[in-house]
Amino acid sequence: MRFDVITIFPELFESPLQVSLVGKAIDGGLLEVEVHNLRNWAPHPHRKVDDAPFGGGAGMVMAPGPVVDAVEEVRRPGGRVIQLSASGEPLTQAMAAELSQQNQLVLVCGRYEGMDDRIQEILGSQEVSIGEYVLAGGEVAALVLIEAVARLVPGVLGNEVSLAEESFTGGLLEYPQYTRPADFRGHKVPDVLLSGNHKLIADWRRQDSALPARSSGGPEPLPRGAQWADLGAAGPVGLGSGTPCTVRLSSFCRAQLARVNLEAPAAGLLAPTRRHRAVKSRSKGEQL
Ligand code: JFB
Repeated sequence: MRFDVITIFPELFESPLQVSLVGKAIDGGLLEVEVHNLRNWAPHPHRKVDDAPFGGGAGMVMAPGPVVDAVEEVRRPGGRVIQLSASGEPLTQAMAAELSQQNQLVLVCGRYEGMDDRIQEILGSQEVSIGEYVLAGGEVAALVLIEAVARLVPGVLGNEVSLAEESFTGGLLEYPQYTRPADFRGHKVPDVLLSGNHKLIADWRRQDSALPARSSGGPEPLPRGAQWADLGAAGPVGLGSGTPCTVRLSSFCRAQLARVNLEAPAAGLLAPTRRHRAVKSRSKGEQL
């Protein structure tokens, strides 16, 4: 698989593409990444790639000429063009898996206030965002996308078992992990993991991830990897519908709460969360 990156900051890509999994995949010929300096396509002598926005407003906009010329030069037949953008489609594991099937991805990294809208129109590019926070440009987002996609390219991970396990869990490790020493500063590894009993270990690793059966016509299923954790209510609460209550949640849980309130059995208040988040969240209570 090949990535072509278009950026005004090619230096930003140097070490992230040299080390670890991505670096090794490039060395091993499984991955090709070419980083292109957008200014090579900018008009001389100033090599300017930005301009003031029509209609006024703060900041500068990436001009269409250099970007379109650059992409048209590096794009191969069938190559997909992706613009990293704060307002793009969210990057998910499913999208990463789909992108890992492509022969070429051309990643266009903006800076300033973003890109002239006609770039997307002309190139037919897909706009992708790596998350709901504001970056100063697309470069770091492109690196995130490269890493998420690269490890799904056959042979890159070197451990196809991990990938099979991941497709099962939606990419999230469901259970806590430990390595030596078995006792670190008095914090002990759960005995079951030292028992050598593989059946018991598998059961222990599954215990929190079991999701309750869905009632028909109910809300969307929880995301794979989400877990049901008791948030510390002392026994079943038995809330009637519409009863206000206070629960302790992490921000991750909060996003799921509307669904939980519909789906949780009246016998108790449950929220889907990764185990350690539920524990950490106990320090804060929130009125809902
Ligand atoms: C990506 C970018 C900017 C307009 C422009 C180019 N998740 C993400 N947050 N921010 C970006 C992103 C992704 N992917 C992102 C490209 C550019 C931000 N900017 C700065 C910020 C806000 N609005 C310019």
